[in-house]
Amino acid sequence: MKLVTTSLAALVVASGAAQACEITLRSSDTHPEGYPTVVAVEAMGEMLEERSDGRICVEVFHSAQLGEEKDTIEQTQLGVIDLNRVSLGPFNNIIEETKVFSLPYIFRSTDHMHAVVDGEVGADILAEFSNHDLVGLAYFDGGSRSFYNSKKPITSVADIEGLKFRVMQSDVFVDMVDALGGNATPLPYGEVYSSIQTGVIDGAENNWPSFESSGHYEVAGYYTLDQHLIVPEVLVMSKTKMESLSAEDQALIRQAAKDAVPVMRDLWAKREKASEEKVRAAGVEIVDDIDKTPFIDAMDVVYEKHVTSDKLKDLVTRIRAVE
Ligand code: BDP
Repeated sequence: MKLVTTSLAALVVASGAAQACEITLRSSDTHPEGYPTVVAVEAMGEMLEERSDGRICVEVFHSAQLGEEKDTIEQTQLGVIDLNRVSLGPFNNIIEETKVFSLPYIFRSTDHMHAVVDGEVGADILAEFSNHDLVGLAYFDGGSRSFYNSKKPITSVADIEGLKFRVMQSDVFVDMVDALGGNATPLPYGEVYSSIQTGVIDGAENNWPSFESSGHYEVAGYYTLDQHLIVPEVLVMSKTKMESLSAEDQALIRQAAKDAVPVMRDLWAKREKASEEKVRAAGVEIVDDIDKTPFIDAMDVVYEKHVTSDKLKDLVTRIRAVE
């Protein structure tokens, strides 16, 4: 009996090995192992592997192993990278419509953002990716972003005057910091830590999980929850790669990406709390009772400069109308 069990187990292992992945999708992420976006794409890979009987696999290259976002986006457009989990921010200069999701204070809350990305506006913007050699598969959470710096607590817009902040590589964010009286420096994410440490910049802005996992809180001890941005993130695929697959496989990939969204949202909510606890315990000075009204008012110029076409104006109206 024992013999039979052993050989059966051996058979299962052997057949598992024989069913090596026919298609392995290489996926990029700037975040480290264990970060919600990384785990969610891994979960998507597990679903795909199971649903395709082991034919389609996903290999996640975390921690910017394949490069910084701006470069990996280009590589994905070229079909060198198959999947990419990125913030929408670095797409602003490539796909104009994505700008509306990068406007300061455009979303009233995370719930509002979810309602928008899960609805028609979200679908319309995802569809725009196909005009740029990409396929937009799903939206992930990016929390709300706030300013942190190494110099002093920011308690009002006036405190931003003269401070140098790193922003993601998008003109919208440069203008946002300018409008508040600060100086913006667009830099790749991976350069932020050392740039704060060496004083090249005074600070940056991000959500709790990124502020924590990047270690930026170790060099920037002041964090002000002005929550100027709620930028959704996206999982995109190379259009060339997608179109090289059968219709059935394409559908499997689209569905698995969709099914990874609730996994992501759950992981995100938990990580936000855990990161906040870790940062607070480390002694970072947090300003969490800031009056946001002057920040919101200062953003009019950003809207005037970037929301100029009828198409973007209409998108902004539609976003605001979502309950
Ligand atoms: C994080 C996003 C990541 C961006 C990073 C940044 O998850 O995609 O690369 O911010 O600030 O919150 O560049």
